[in-house]
Amino acid sequence: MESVKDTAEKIRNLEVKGARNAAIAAVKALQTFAYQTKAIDKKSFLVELEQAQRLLFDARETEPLLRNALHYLVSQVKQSGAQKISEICALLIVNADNFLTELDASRTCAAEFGSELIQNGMTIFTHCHSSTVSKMLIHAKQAGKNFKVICTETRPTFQGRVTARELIEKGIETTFIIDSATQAFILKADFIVVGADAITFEGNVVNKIGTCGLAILAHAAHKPFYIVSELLKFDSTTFYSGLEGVEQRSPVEIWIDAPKNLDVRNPAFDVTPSKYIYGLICEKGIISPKNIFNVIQQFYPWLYT
Ligand code: RUB
Repeated sequence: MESVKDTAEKIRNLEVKGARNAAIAAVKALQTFAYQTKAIDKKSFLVELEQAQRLLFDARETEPLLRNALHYLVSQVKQSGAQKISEICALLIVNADNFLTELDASRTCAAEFGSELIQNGMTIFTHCHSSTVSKMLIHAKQAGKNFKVICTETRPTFQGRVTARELIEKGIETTFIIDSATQAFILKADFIVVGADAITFEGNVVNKIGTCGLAILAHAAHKPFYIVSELLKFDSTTFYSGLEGVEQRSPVEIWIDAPKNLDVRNPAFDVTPSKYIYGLICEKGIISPKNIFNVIQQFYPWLYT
């Protein structure tokens, strides 16, 4: 369980950043758990597995890709007829490998669809660090397209610096701005693209704080605003009820020696209503976010089992 606790802590303290990286780290932690377990029968293994799942779920509350991945792996173990610990662990390890391979393929497909939108001479605006957005931009560059990127620094923990570094290293001309300069630069963009942490039943998108304001500015400036994301960021709990709370992080990330009694708030994410989203670029193509539930039912019915 130590490796699971260690991974959960890395996800919580943002050593592991981004929805996808958090999900990958959690899947790998379950694999390590399967290699190291001392459980003597299926019943005790399942008890420990559920504890591990809970620890990883609780690391960050707004990460459905992580939850969906673990839900899939744990239910596969529960449903299997395997009884021997060695067989159960082997099943978990193989399923985890397969899941990661498919996740990688989904991101590649989404990146390829997204890169088709990019034409020579365009300027693309992005916010925060999304490994999926980076993959899309780098794919377009590798296809020989010449374009520019504007990227926000993304307070409070500056994930935009990760994006800027990645893009510069790949030879993509990038302009880096503070978050509050967004309005001044959005008119220079041909379109805006950001990642997602969660997609709700109504097609609203949860992403790094500042995303909703960016979408509203894009709408006012008549610029298309896209999300690029794997469909498995769909939050199936929003089918039954609205989105539960958004992660509130420590005020210390914003101001380490803030005056005593000052009310410092640090929400990690905000929710962009689907009406501001021009298209959701995913592994199946570019869809309307409002159509997300139909697409999920078609391709990922196990989310409802
Ligand atoms: C990262 C963030 C990213 C999404 C998508 O926030 O909001 O846009 O997680 O990333 P944080 P990806 O740094 O707080 O995790 O496309 O890599 O899943």
